[in-house]
This record gives sequence, C-alpha cells and structure tokens, in this order.
Amino acid sequence: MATRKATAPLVSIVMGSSNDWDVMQHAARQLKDFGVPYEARALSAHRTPELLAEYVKKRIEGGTQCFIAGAGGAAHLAGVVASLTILPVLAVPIPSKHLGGLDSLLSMVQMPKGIPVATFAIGDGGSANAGLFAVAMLALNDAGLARRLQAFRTKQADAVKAAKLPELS
Ligand code: RP5
Repeated sequence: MATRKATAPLVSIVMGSSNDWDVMQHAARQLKDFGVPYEARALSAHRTPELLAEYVKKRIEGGTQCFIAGAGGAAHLAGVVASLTILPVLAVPIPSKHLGGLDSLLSMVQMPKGIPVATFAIGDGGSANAGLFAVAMLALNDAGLARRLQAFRTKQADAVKAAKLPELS
C-alpha cells in the first residue's frame, strides 16, 4: 500500500529530455501556484528505460496520485508510464523540430485500448492544462484546493466580462 510523507509529491512530472522543460514548466507552475507538492524529472522511455521504471515504482510507493508525462517525436513516454501503474497518466505532446508536435500528439492520443493516457494539447497550453487537470483531480478530495480552483475559474470569467474591445475609427 502506498504511503506518503507530508511533503511527498502528489504529482510526478516526467519528461523525455531536459529540453522539454520549457514546455513542462507550465504544468509545474500551475501545481506550484495551487500549492500542490510535485516533483519534475527528465527520464526517457528509450534512453533510460530501467531508471524510468524504478522511478515510477518509487513514486507509487511514495504516494503520488498521478503522473504528467511530456515527450516529443515518437512520444511513447506516457504510454510506458501508464503500462507501469494504474494511476492516471496525463500526456503532454512536446512541439518537435520537424513535425511541430503533431507526431507527439498522435503518438500519445492513439494509445491502444486497455492502457489509457489522457492527452492534452500540444505545447505550453496543454502543459498548463495538464497541471490544472491534476489540480481538479486532487480537488475531488480536498475542499480547500477545490475552493482555490473555483476562485481561479471565477477570476478568468471576470476578466472576460471586463474585457473592452477596441472601437473602430
Ligand atoms: C524525446 O525526444 C524528448 O521528449 C524530446 O522532446 C525529444 C528530443 O530530445 P532531445 O534530443 O532534445 O534530448 O525523447
């Protein structure tokens, strides 16, 4: 059975390369802003497969509640993480050099039936939304977090309501 220390990460962010951090920092930012303990690591499904498996096992034992996995190209990281755990895995397609991240998106979203990953939009927005989605999952069992998430939504709605469009000359 998983146990966790008070400060143990509730969300584990993994990415295939340290070069993915520019995008994955947006997931981390949301978690940090909502006060959700998280950990971020660069670990690759094809460059460090054993280390990835060890890390996932360690984090499960440490009480993490979900994984966010960002990868680019033939982006199998999220699927491999999902193969190692029944915890929810949120996948973030990283924009790639040659195909702009469409390759990453299709690799992640086309998981065969049985081992799901929840795939988000390509790039910064998808990464931030993966962080927000993790917050929403954790808020199911944390009333304080739910209140903060609702306040965040209300602030966004207020900004739309207050928006002034430019007059035509
Ligand atoms: C994937 O290959 C990583 O997720 C990264 O997006 C992509 C390129 O990796 P680097 O060559 O930049 O380390 O494994």
